[in-house]
Amino acid sequence: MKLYIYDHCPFCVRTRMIFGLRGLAVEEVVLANDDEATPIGMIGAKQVPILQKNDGSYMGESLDIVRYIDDLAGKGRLKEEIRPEVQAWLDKANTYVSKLVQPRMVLIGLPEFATQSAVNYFVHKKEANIGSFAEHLAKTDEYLQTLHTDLVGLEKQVAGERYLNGEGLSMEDIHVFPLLRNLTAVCGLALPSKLKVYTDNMAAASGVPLYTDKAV
Ligand SMILES: N[C@@H](CCC(=O)N[C@@H](CS)C(=O)NCC(=O)O)C(=O)O
Repeated sequence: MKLYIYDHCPFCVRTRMIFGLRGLAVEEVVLANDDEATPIGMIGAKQVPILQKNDGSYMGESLDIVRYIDDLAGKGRLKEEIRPEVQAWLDKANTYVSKLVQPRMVLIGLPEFATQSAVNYFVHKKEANIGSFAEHLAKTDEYLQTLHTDLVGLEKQVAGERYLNGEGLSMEDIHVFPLLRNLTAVCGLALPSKLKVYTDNMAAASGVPLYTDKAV
């Protein structure tokens, strides 16, 4: 199987996690961010992740891929339940996390941004949604203050060192870890201790490395 991704894409991280955690092999292919033709040719949309199955057919939508691979692995299904407190945390964090994360993604040497035209494509597209990258970078301290307060709330929901619910893999991990992983690109991020242990453990278990060493 082949998995078409961007390294920075949190939806792609969901799918990379399930392969790593369930121990199934996959060939990861990082597309250039300005390559529209390849994904459109595969699923009719300029969107990743895309899984090419062994029969050659394509599957989009990260959660469909997660469930498909989880079934295929045959190691027991992940729990679908997301606690309301965790969902509420995700809903709030998702209102501002992109302002911290997206401006940094083009600064840390990711393969999907190897060319200037790929960088320009991303900056143009994302600034149309969230506003000036330069202005968001300048407001890092302000955003981090909010984030650090919110992370204290998330830490209260950490029930185990390997899985958020303390029992086993669930959709909570599939939603929360990709967001925490992208936040490790932010220089100045201070994860509360239980969240740091969780994030480090999940990175190791899933084989999806953090950005800590490249943080800007
Ligand atoms: N609902 C989709 C969303 C996937 C998605 O939005 N992917 C983003 C990357 S994070 C994308 O490909 N956007 C097009 C672009 O960046 O040009 C899923 O869960 O797979």
